[in-house]
Amino acid sequence: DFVINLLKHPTFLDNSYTTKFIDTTPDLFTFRKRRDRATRLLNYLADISVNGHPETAGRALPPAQARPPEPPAPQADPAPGTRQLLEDKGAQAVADWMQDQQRLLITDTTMRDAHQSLLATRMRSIDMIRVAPSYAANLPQLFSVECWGGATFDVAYRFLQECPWQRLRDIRAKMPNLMTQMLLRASNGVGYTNYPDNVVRFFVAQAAESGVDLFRVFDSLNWVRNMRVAMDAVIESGRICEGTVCYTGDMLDPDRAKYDLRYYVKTAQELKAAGAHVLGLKDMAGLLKPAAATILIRALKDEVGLPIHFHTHDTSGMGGATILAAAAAGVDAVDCAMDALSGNTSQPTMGSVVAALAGTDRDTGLDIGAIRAISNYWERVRENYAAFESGLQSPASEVYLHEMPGGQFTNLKSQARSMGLEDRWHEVAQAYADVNRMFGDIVKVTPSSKVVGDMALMMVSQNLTPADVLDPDKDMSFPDSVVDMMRGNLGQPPGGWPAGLQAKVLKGETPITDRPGAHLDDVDLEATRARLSQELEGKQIDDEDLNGYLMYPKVFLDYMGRHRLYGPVRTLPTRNFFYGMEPEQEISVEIAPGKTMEIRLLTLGETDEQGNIKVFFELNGQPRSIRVPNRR
Ligand code: BTN
Ligand code: 3PY
Ligand code: ZN
Repeated sequence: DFVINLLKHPTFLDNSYTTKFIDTTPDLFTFRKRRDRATRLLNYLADISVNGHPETAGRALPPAQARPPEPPAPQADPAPGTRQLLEDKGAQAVADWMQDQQRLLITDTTMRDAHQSLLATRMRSIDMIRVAPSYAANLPQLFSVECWGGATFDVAYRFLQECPWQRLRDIRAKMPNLMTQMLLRASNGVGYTNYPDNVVRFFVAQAAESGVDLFRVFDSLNWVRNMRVAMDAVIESGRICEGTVCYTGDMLDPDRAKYDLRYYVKTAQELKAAGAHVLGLKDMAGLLKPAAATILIRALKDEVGLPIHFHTHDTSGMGGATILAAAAAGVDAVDCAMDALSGNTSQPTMGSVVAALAGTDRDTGLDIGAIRAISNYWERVRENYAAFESGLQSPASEVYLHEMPGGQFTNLKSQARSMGLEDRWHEVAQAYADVNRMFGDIVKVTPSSKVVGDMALMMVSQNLTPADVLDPDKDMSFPDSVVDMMRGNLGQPPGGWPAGLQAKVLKGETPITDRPGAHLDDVDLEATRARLSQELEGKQIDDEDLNGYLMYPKVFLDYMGRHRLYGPVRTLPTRNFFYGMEPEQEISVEIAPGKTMEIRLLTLGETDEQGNIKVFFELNGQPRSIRVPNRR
């Protein structure tokens, strides 16, 4: 170990090693970890400062006048909130309490769905963790804070080079009075495919352990049978199971009779029978219109008897009106995003909903001033993510044509851009609608929405019409995700898959019609842990890491590889994470609790014949230089 310390020591790496070095450098023995981490971070900063971050290359820059975000000061010690109720009395007590509230309960989605829907899920943990104490102190009446799950898990490892579990633990610790909430894709976990039952159970147990209080569980085809493994695991953990039905189509349109009022009431009753404490109504595309909300919420309240938590997106611009209609019809809780990250494909605007209900019988009891102050923080945070803005300028009624979920819209748009189809976006929207009809009019939400999107992009890029696709005599190869779905591997939609198209896609193969999980063997967790440990040269693999690997094997291994090179980059301010440092700039980085590094970039050297460039820093006042390849 000592030799490795020595070989990795920055002074050694810098070629400034002297024979006195070991004698005069006692920190080789005592501060090994800290020095290693510091060096790795300097390597990262040097590389990004010279070469830029691949994810922001060619994209819009933050505004020149952008200033660092400062969270509002906590006004008091956090008052007890829903988290205490859950801890003291349990999940059913929270559900009962919801029904007793006259006020409309509000969930804040800023830390999950809002940035998933507006900024391609790219928000970094540090921006959330810094403001969490302000939420706890200044908005203790919030019902919950959605801050985990959906696409955030994968994006954290894959693009942000950070551990999603650590994010959860940190947010949980800084917000001790508020319930954390996650979005769980039932048997699809936080991935795009059906996992073996024991992997789903292992994941849920770990999420509860690491800090999730409320699990919103949905299935991408509303197939309750395929949600039971995940729901049972949540109930078993003692946390809140929000069994969720996804809203699609148009309940009041007689041509969309498949998804009528009876369908939703029946599905909700199945969720109740499966043990849901709370009924989630998830309008992931923002298709529920105000008049339909009035009828649907009343019917669900009357006929199901669970507290109802309503989620929508403001893609049409009508989301606020639907929330007010739902509130008037007696919904118990709704989702909003902080003003600066609301609207369009995100959730409706929290401050405006709170203001609209102030002084009415559904007054939320939230402090509008506290909301504005926190929103001002998010406004500054958002500036640093300019590279990930979609360019969407306004709400649009086109959502009633394509029915894309808010969390998919901006992603699909950037996929279209990368395929050179940006100019043909409205054709993609039409193709998405056509594919939905060809698939039999299905619920479109992760992962079924991805399948529809893959097929729509293929049709536009190959100039295929629906008639071409349906023609049994016209041979074509379908995207893998379409084949997988037609095999039955995401489950069954109401009425099954359209037989003609399914036969064409499967080319004679027999599909399954029962639960995909019934066809998957349990994973041997301990054997997998041992293999992973070996692959990572003996590293101890805890349950969080094992869960990360089970969900996303390759993404997790790539993350671990980069972690060895760059260390805890999650501690860097967002501006520096994406853009590096300018000469003469100085930043403070809390590399571990209570351990702060002062980093100053002095200057960049000349590029040598090998194409390497030396970057000169001061680290806590000591000169340091780092050599990185110049790839510019
Ligand atoms: C990835 O896309 O691989 C994740 C982002 C981190 C990549 C690091 S950033 C510094 C260095 N420069 C690159 O072009 N890639 C790595
Ligand atoms: C997700 O599964 O990530 C979603 O946001 C679905 O709406
Ligand atoms: Zn959503």
